[in-house]
Amino acid sequence: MQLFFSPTQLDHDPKKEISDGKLVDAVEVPKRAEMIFDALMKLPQIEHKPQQDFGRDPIAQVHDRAYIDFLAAFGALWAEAGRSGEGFPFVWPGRDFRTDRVPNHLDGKLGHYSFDAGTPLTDKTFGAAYASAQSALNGASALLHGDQASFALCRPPGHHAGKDYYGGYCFFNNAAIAAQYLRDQGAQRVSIFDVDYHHGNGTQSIFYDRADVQFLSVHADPMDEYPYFLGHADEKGVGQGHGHNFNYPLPLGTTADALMAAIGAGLAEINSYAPDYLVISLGVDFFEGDPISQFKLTYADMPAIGTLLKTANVPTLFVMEGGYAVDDLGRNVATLIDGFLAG
Ligand code: SP5
Ligand code: ZN
Repeated sequence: MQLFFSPTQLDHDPKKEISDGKLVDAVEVPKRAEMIFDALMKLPQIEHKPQQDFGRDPIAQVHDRAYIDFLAAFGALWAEAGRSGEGFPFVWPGRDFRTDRVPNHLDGKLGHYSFDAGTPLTDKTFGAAYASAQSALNGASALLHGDQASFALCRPPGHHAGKDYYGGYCFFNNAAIAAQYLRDQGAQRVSIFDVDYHHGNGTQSIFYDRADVQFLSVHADPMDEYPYFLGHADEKGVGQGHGHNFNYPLPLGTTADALMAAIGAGLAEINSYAPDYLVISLGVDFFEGDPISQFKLTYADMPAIGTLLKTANVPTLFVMEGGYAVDDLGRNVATLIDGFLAG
């Protein structure tokens, strides 16, 4: 199994985030990727090779050019405004405000291109997020070249990012970019299964009106957990996309049995859809020790999740999403992948 990761992804190195009404230590930190990389490299089946640069075009198949340009320009705009530290939005268009005009002012732009105040933006974010998206594209390309499975160690993560907004520590939607690339290279149908503690709101939104990409997500119930405003079971897709979106919200405190049952239900839908490729948005923030999450899976539960995902029996790309128990992160991911490879 090929592993894709570029050290440029470490350049996004935020110090603080806003949580509980305070600036607290950021949890989505470069160390996350280092821990996962080191643990995966210890698996004998894993190989890491230098990766290709696919450029901005495949990113622009998912994200608006103006949004990409804004992220690329942010560092210069922030410096020009004489500001230091990390950028946070504080004003958003309310329900009946206008979104058809992009403000000139940086604070207006930050609100226009985001949905939360929990995601620090730095002058290095664009480069790291671009490199993260490239890892996803390399992983997709490996499947197109015949690999049965590949692992894109994406970080910053992607599943909360929509076509023209960031949030939830996510800037470019790596899984969506990979799925779109697979379609553009000739795949007829792609499934994206989001197995992260949080709902993959960005990915859902990007494909909500489409029949060519099926989206499924298991996650904490948005009534009680971030991102709060999307991820309910009655969101089925619209237009051509109706019947191709599946949400499995679960209560806080969920343990392995219930999470595995929900994953099993998702796998049955994937099986009926019969995709050419499966993209798994994988976050291990369902771990009991995760500092921002409230599911109760243990280290010992991880391999069975990997083994269960293998039963999809479709060429599979793993795209890394969340997981913030940094010291346990590498071994949690590696043992899950070990379970997948053994399945
Ligand atoms: C990719 C991903 O997993 N993104 C998650 C984004 C969650 N952001 C909200 C974090 C709020 C943390 N508040 C924790 C309060 C503990 N006292
Ligand atoms: Zn998450």
